[in-house]
Amino acid sequence: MDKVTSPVLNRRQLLALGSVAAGGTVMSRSLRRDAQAAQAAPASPANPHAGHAAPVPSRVSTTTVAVTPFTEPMPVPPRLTPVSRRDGIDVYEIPIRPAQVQILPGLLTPAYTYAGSFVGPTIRARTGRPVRITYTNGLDTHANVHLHGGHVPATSDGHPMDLIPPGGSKVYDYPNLQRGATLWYHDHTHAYEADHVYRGLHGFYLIDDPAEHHLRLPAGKYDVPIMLRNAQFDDSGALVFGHPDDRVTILANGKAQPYFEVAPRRYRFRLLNAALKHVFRLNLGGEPLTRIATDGGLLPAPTSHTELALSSGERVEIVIDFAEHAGGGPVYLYDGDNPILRFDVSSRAVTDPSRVPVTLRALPPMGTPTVERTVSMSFDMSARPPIALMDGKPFDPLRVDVQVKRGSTEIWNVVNADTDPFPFDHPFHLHLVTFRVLGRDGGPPAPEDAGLKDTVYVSPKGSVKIQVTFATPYLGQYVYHCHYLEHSSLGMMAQLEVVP
Ligand SMILES: [Cu+2]
Repeated sequence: MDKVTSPVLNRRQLLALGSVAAGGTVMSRSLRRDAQAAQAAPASPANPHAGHAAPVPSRVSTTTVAVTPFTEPMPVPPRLTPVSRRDGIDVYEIPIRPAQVQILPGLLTPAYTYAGSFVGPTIRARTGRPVRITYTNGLDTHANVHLHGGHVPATSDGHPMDLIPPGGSKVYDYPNLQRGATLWYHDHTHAYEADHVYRGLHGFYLIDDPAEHHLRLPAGKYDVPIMLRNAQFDDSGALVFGHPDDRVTILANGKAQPYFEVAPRRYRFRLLNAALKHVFRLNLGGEPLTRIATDGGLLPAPTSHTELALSSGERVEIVIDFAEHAGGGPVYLYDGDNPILRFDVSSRAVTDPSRVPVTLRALPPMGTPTVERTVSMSFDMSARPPIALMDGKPFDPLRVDVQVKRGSTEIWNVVNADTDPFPFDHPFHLHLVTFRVLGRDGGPPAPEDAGLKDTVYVSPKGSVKIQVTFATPYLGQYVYHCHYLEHSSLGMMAQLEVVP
């Protein structure tokens, strides 16, 4: 059955969510204030997020602007040009500033942006060639930048307390001593990262690795990053920071349900889940998805899937060959049953020199673990407002929670310690290094756990066993946290220190 039965699908979903009341809660300036507001509406099984994750006074704000799907093309975020390439370093300058951006047809949305673009400009870096970016903060509030998936010195990691004041600037150095991978940059301001990322402080940072060129994967304009996220809008087009379940407008590269014109050939798509809180269930309506890479880069070999889950912060790379669809109907990318992106395949024949080899790239050898730890994520739901916890404690930027020896290999049992009646899920993210998933919920890893990971979904009451080698020249403090950014903003975060 064709899943695309009607352009009103989202509208129907929307109505199913409840009354369409006017007067959505306009995005608040402060999560702390939101948390206070949430006190008025204690969490309940019917509204489990009222107490913390979606800090709204009550569940009245289910409105979002109705959008006719597939009326606008999906843009590809512009690639930023370095201001200098001297001394073997690519030097960039990026202003952080408010802007009015066009997300919805005919409406302007006030946003926080990198360089004026709701999906920030794409940085194309290369393995072994350093990048230096000066960010200048043109907002009236503190900001900073974390390179998610980046193997970088602590002073350039965007620690939540390492902030750029309004009017200030900061230089971030990215050595790019890592494999080719799809990274992204986003705000990580202590307690405000959810607010800032929701408003638009997110962009791609792609590392191209010459060691992978011989594979002849689709490249150039056939290598397309796609940032997926959800959002809620009021009638004026303003973003609404309400309940996560009300963010029913799905954006692909900053447009609501767009279309994308493709040639009948192979494309490499780098899919990122930049939603504060959502798990995408990506599928092509039953056709197989060919996956080639996860968070930390290429897999040893491509894998085929009917559907792939992608939780907040994760990336997955797929190759779609549109040659079979030349002159035929469109191809849809779905989130579950919801079509979120339409590919319109041109009938004009093209030559395609790309391929998907049966062997991609071996993963680095795993070290021998010498330390085993348990880390847990949970909420204290008895508190008002509820308190977000990592290892039973809310984040304290002045406290080092664990010390790890540089070069050592550790096993971490990442436990979701939430219990009934509030068994939430949490994606776990570790800064600085990638890890491998050894097991999940007492069994083998899920297909989504393959390859080098830096973010991994932990299901309600579930656990994930990971092995991580702190193979790095860098020392210092890095955080690990839940990547539902409302949870990390409320304190579901802890800090490790790499020591000699
Ligand atoms: Cu969480």
